[in-house]
Amino acid sequence: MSLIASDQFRIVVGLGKSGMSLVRFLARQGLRFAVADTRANPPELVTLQRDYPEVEVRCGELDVEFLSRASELYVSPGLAVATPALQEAAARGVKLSGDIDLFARYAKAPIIAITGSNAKSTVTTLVGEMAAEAGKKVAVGGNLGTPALDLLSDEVELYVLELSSFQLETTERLNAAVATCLNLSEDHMDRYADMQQYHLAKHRIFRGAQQVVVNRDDGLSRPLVADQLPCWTFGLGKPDFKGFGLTERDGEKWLTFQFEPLLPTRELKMRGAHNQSNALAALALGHAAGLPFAPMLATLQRFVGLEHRCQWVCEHSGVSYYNDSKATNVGAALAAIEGLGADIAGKLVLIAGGDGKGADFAALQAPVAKFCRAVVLLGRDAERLAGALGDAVPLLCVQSLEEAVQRAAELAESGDAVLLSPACASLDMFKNFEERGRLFAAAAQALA
Ligand code: UMA
Ligand code: ADP
Repeated sequence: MSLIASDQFRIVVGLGKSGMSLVRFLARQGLRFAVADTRANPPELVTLQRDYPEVEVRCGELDVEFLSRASELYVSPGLAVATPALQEAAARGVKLSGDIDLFARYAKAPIIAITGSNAKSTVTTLVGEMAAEAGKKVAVGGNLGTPALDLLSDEVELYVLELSSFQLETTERLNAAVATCLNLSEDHMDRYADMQQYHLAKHRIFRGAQQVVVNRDDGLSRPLVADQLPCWTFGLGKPDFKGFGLTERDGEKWLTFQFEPLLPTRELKMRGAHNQSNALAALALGHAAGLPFAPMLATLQRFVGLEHRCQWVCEHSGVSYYNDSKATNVGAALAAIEGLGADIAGKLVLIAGGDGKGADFAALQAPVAKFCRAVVLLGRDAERLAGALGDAVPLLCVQSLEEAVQRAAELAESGDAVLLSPACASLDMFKNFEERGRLFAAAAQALA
């Protein structure tokens, strides 16, 4: 029996990575569908026309009449479900869904589902590597890398998915074996009316979950679920029953489960307190899913972190350069400034700025005053950031990233670190955060 009645007509809305994975999936199932995208020339149009020439595609402004002919619309994460044409189709009885919802209907193996404002990619990758080390046939993807539907296979024993609030908006019920919202701080305020809407979207991850993992240091990560649902916790304090945390032993900090020390934090290759929290989150998720500790700890001992996330680039005149280009919101930059700032002998020279996505930068003022020697600002929201940071440390506005690195190098003293952690998206000046990170690294390496 097919899970979806096959006489119905569906429309894939959006023809990027997710849209193309939907096309492949629906075609494999032999279902009738068409494609729509608001752009005149969506990124996967050439591929679609080459591989599926029979599929109808409509580009440009969404046509409500056309959309209303479908029984179900699969909306790409880049398009808000609040888009008027989609809402109008929904009002006429068309179901709004997305790739993750469809994935959940078809996945046969357990799912570990991970969302949060920050640390998703790091924790998802870690859990995936832990599962592989434990000998599981694991598939890792979602917002990170491979679209979820492209992971579906009968061979897979465990799915580890990074999910964004955009993907969760269209997910009715995920039924994850283990679900977590790692942390919650302001992001994507250009898409949500307020924090509550963003929070609600994120917490859809818990629908139908069999176990949950909660961050003790962030009350907003706690879901509204029944008391009897197994709940594991992580946090930087001392853990209790069913908790992962830090304890001290012979003057050293240890990653600990309940009352059992597991690994001294000095054996982690990732830097900063925020990454200790990430290690604990990964342990909690893996443990909930039944992974043994030995392979999980072996993974933690070798994992150096992902590119563009507080990544050490080089040292020049006693100053280390760190690329944290992935810090595209205030919460991420805060974690990097506090985490790295407390971890180095000297001070930070911070490089920040870009497209702030409507965020309030006020929370950066105190940690910048505490940990920074100076801040070099660039991009669309440089002035707004300068206004929020006040005058506790010298601020400097520049026009390019190369200039930012040069000025930061002049300001830094031996023992300091120059940290690119922009608190902003990159799209006003760069193709993406990866390009911004690569240019920063190249400019830092060119200083020698
Ligand atoms: N768009 C249109 N018209 C459309 C459809 C999309 O203008 O009809 C625009 C969107 O506004 C957006 C861009 O096209 O600016 C891409 O949107 P998309 O939905 O086609 O994106 P995909 O290529 O399918 O990629 C998406 C995720 N992108 C977004 O959510 C914006 C990718 O996450 C994800 O890796 C991929 O699916 C596979 O699952 C990227 C991302 O930036 C890394 N995610 C955000 C984040 O991490 O902060 C949420
Ligand atoms: P995401 O996929 O959620 O964007 P990443 O793992 O890519 O998360 O990390 C993005 C940025 O978030 C990093 O560059 C770092 O600045 C910040 N970060 C990492 N861990 C944490 C944490 N535990 N809490 C807050 N911010 C964090």
